[in-house]
Amino acid sequence: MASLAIASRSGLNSPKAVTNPSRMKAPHSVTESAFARLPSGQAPDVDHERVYEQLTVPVHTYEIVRTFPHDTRDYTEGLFHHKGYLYEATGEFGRSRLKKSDIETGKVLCESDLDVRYFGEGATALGDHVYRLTYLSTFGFIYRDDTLELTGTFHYPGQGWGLTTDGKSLIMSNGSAAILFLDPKTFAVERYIVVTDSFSEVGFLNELEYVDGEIYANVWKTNYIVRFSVETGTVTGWLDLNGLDPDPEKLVYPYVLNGIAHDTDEGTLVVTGKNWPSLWHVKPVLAKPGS
Ligand SMILES: [Ca+2]
Repeated sequence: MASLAIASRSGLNSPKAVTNPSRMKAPHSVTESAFARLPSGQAPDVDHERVYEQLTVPVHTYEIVRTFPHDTRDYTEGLFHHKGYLYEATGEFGRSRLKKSDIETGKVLCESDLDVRYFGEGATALGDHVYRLTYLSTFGFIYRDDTLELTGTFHYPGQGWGLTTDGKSLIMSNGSAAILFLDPKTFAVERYIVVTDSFSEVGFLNELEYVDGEIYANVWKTNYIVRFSVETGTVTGWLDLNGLDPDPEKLVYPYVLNGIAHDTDEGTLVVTGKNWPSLWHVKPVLAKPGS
């Protein structure tokens, strides 16, 4: 069941985590339509066979360009570059923080901790502010991008997982195959897309990164990143990051691959995992072309 899968993610058995799509009313608004897309609760069915057997879209593996240390205390939920700095948002109750670091040295320049009531989730920067989600509270937090001083809060429907921006909307995932577009002023859900490949919808979308008209998303509990059109949700390719895990004996669920930033100067993707000891700048390497 979705509730069990979601609850186990945080180690909670919170009634807020119980969402049964079959009990929902017929959708008649953007928000309700999006929530009708919540996952059915099966484990993610994205695996090697599914990724490589899709004939129309390419699959890329990776070349490591640079390796940086990553703080193993950080349960990574959000990662992005902004104005020449690396920002990371982390989760878990009592350990959730938002930090701004020097890209080259990794030195933390400032950080802001969440109250112990909140399980931090994804984050992104738009304009001069950083927006971050929380898992089940339906509240997000707004910070100055330079000092990470808290300046406000906002409300959104449902669970918060990943967050990114195309420079116009806040774009969020909620663990389903649906991606919601929020007005950054009113936080109303403007529209949604459903991520779909040649087999079916692709659920359990977690951390996000907008890159040149596409969105890259970690598929929760897998080593795959899915690429899709920001306009339609149609899958345009896959990244296979298998082998990146530096400690496959210890770094298993819930310490899964999560976190995608885009280094626009270098043209690389910046990736890491929850509590993983390294962060990598990688370049995609074509492994299977699309037709
Ligand atoms: Ca990101």
